[in-house]
Amino acid sequence: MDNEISTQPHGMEDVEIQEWLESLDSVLESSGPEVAAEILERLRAHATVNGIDLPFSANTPYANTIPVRLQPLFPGDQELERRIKSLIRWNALAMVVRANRVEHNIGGHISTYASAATLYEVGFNHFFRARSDEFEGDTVYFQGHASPGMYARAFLEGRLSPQKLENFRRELKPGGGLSSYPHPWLMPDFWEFPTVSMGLSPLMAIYQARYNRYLEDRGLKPTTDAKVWAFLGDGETDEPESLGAITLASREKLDNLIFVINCNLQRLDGPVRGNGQIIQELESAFRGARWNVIKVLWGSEWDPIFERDTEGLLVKRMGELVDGEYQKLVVSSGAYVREHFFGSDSRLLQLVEPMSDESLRRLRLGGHDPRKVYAAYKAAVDHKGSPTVILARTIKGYGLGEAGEGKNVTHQQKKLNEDELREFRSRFGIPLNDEDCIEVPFYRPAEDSVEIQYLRARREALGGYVPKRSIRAKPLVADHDELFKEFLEGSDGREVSTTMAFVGMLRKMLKDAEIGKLVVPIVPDEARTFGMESLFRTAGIYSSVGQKYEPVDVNTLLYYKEAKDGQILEEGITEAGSMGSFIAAGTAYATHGINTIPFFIYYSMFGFQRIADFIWAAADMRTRGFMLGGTAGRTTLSGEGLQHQDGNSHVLALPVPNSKAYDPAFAYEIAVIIQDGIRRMYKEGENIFYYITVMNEPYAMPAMPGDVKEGILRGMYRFRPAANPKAKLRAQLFGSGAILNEALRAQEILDTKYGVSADVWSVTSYKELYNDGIETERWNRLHPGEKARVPYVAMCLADAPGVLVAASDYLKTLPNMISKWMPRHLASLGTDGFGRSEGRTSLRDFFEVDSRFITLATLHELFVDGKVERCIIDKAIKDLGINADKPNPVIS
Ligand SMILES: Cc1ncc(C[n+]2csc(CCOP(=O)(O)OP(=O)(O)O)c2C)c(N)n1
Ligand SMILES: [Mg+2]
Repeated sequence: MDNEISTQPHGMEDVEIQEWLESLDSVLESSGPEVAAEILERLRAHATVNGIDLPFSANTPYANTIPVRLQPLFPGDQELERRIKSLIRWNALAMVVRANRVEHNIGGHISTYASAATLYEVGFNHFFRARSDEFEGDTVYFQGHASPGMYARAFLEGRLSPQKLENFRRELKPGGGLSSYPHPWLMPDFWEFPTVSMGLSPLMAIYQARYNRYLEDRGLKPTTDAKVWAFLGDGETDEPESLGAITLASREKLDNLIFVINCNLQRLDGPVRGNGQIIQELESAFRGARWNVIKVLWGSEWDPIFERDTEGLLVKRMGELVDGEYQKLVVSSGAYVREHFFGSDSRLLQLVEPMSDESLRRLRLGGHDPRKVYAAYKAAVDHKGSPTVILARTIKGYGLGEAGEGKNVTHQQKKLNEDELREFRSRFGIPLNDEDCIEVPFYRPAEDSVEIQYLRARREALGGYVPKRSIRAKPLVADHDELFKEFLEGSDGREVSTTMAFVGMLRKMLKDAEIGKLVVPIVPDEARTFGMESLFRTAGIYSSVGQKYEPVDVNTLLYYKEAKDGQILEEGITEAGSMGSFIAAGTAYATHGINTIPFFIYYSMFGFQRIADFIWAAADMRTRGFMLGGTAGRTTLSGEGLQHQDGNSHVLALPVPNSKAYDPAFAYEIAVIIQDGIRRMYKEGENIFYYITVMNEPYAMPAMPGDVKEGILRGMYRFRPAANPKAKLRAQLFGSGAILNEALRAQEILDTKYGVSADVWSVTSYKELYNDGIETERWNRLHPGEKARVPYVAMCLADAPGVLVAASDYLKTLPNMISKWMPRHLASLGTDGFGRSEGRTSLRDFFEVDSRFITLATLHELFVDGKVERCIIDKAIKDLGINADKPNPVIS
C-alpha cells in the first residue's frame, strides 16, 4: 500500500532520522506549516536534481482529511435530523417493497439510498440552495439509483402524494406514478438531470459547471457562488466518462463543482475493488488531476481511539486492509472486529481495550456521520481555486441488517420478510406497531409535527425545494426573416458546400440583434475542417483566463484569438465533452432562464456513433439546439476511408424521439430548417432538437424554387419536375444531400439518352417522412369510423407517374422504410458497407449511388414493369461503363 509507514532504510541511524524530524518540528513551531511545506518542497526538488529517485505517491493515509480540531460545529438539530432521515429511509424502502408486492419484479433499489441517506440529508438540510427569482440556485445531479430517497423526501415535504409513491415504477396507472430514475422527460417539473446511465452525469456536471462560468464571463448572468453537486457511485467511476474530463475541471479551476462519491465499496455484483482500495485509487486519480480531495472515512466514534494512538498504528493498520476485508468487517460483530482488525498488533488491541464489543460494532463510518459529512461539505463549498471531490465511506444497504446490509446481493434486494421489516422499523424508530409495520405503509407525521416543521423551515431557509425543474426563460419574439433571406437566393453559380453555407448563416446569426448573444458555437477541434476559422477572431474562443500569450499567427487576419468573453466553445478533441456543453447550453432555458442556442458542429461519424448515450440523455433533458454532422456522407467525404465516412448517422438518429434529422442538399434548405427550428424551440418552446448533416462537396447553390418551405420541413418536395411530363416512360427520382446532384444528373441522362422523363425530389428527412407515415397509420387504426388520413409521402406521390428510384449517402434502409406508402415498388440505392479511401467519383461508383447507377436502376424498374426491353439494360450497363461483376460494397 502506498500509505504504509516504510521500514527503516538500511544504514540509517534512528538518531539521524530523529534529528531531521526535530528540525522540521522546530520550523513548524517557529515559522508555521507554510514555511515547513516550502522547505520540504525545496528538499524534494534538491533531491531530484541530485539524482535521487523519490517514489511518487498521490495518496494520503487512510484517514479523514479534516482533523477533528478543524471540524466545524454542526449547525443543525442532529437528533431531529436523524429522525427525519429515518422516516425518509422508511418511506424509500416502503416504496420499493410495496411496488414489488403489487407487481412482482417491478424493481427498484433500496440499498443505494440506504448507504447514501446521510450524504443527501446533510445536503438537503444545510447546503442545496433552490432556484428562485433572486438566486440561480445550486445544481444537483442525484445518483440515479438513489431516487427512492428523493421521492420519499419530497413526500415528507408534501410535494408528492401517497398515490404517486404507491405508483412508483408504475407511471401509467391512473393519477400517474413516479419514474424509476431521474427523467426530466417523464417528470418535467421535478427532475432536471438524467443520471442513471452511469458515467454520464459526472462529465455533464463538469461541463455544466464550466458553462456556468462561461455565462458569467460573457456577461449573460451575474457571477454567483452557486455550486454544481454531483453524487456518484464508487462503481460508477469505472465508466471511462466518469473520470474522463476531470482535468478540465481543475484546469478551469472550477471551485463551483463538488463531486460526492458514495464509497460503499460495492457495485452490483460485488466489491468494486475487493483486492484493493477504491478510495485510495480515486484519491490518487483526483489529486493527480489537482482536485481538492476530502476523505470522509471514519465517524466521530473513532476520534478518541485515534487520539490515544500516538504512534500512528491505527492509520497504518487501516491502510493495510483491502476492500474485501473491510466489507466483511463493517457488518461483523464487535468481537470479530476486535480479533481481526485490532488483533493484528497487541498495541492496537490495547487501544480498544476499554471498549465493549457492542461499542466496537457501533463504530460508524464517516459517510454515516452527519458531523463528518457536514465538515466535508462546508470545507468543499468554502474551498477556492479547484474543484472538490468528497470520498465518503459508507455501507451499502445500511440498516437492512440480515436483509442485505453490506452483502454482495444487497443491490438487488427489493423484498423484506416480516422479521426484517420489524427489525428495520425498530432500528430507525418508526412509530408503527408490529402488525402495521408488515403492511409497510407510507408514514408521514402530522403537518404540525416538529419533524415536518423543521424540514420545511430548513428548505425555506435554503430558498425552496430541490429537485425542481421549471422553465424560466422568456420566449424569443423576432421572426428572423431578414436574417435568413439571403440564403434563399442561391449562390449565383458560385460553388460552395453546405458547410460553407451553414458557416455563413452562423456568422450572420452571431451578429443578429436578438439571437446574436445567445448563439453558442461548439466545436471539438474541427473548426478549420469546417472553414470556421474566420469566427476565431470575430467571435473569439472562450478562455476563462483570456489569452496569456501572443498567438503565433497574430499578424494574420484570422488569428487564434482566445478571450474571456469569447463566444466559441472550442472543446478540443472530445465529442463527449462538447456534448456536455451542448446539453448545458441547450437546457439553460430551464437551468438558468437563458435561451442560449447551441450549434455543435463535429465530424458526423463521431456523433451518434460515438456518443449516442449522451444524445439520449440530451433528449431526456429536453435539450434544445442544433447538432451539425460535418463532413457527412459516406461517398461525399473523400479520401478519409472506413472510420470517417459516415453513412450511418441518419439511421442512428432514428430512435431519438424528439430529435429532428435532416440531410439537406442546398443552402436554402438549411436556412429554412434552422429558421423554423429557432421558431419551434425558442419561440414556441417545443422540446425538440435538430440534427443536420452538412457536407464538404462544393457546388452551385440554387435559389429556392418557389415556396417549398413546407416540403423541406416535412421531409420531401419536388425540386425539378420532368422536362416532358407527357413522355411514355416516366420516373420519380429521390435524392438527398449531395447525392441529390447525382439524381439530377441521372434525370438528364435518362431524358437525353433513354427517353425517360423523370421528376427529381429532394428528400430532406426520411425520419420526418417515416414518423408522419407511422403516425398516420396509427391514427387511422384508432379512428376507423373517420375519413382516413393519407401519409405525406403518399400525398406527394399520388399523381406522380412512373418507376421510383431513391439514392442516398446513407443506408438503404432509410428510403426502404417509407416505401410502403409509395404507390409502387421502390428501388433503393444507398451506402451500406465499409467506406474506402478514395475520391468521390470512385466512391459513388463503388457504392453504386452515382448518376449511372441511378439511371440503371430506373431502366431496370422500367424493364421489370415491362416498359423497356432487356437489351436496353444490357446496352446501358455497357454504355454507362458499369462493371456488373464488381464486388458487392455491402460485404467487401
Ligand atoms: C452505463 C450503465 N451500466 C450499467 C448500469 C446498471 N447498474 C445499475 S446500478 C449498478 C451498480 C452501481 O454501483 P455503484 O456505482 O457503486 O453505486 P451504488 O449503488 O453502490 O451506490 C449497475 C451496474 C447502469 N445503470 N448504467
Ligand atoms: Mg457502490
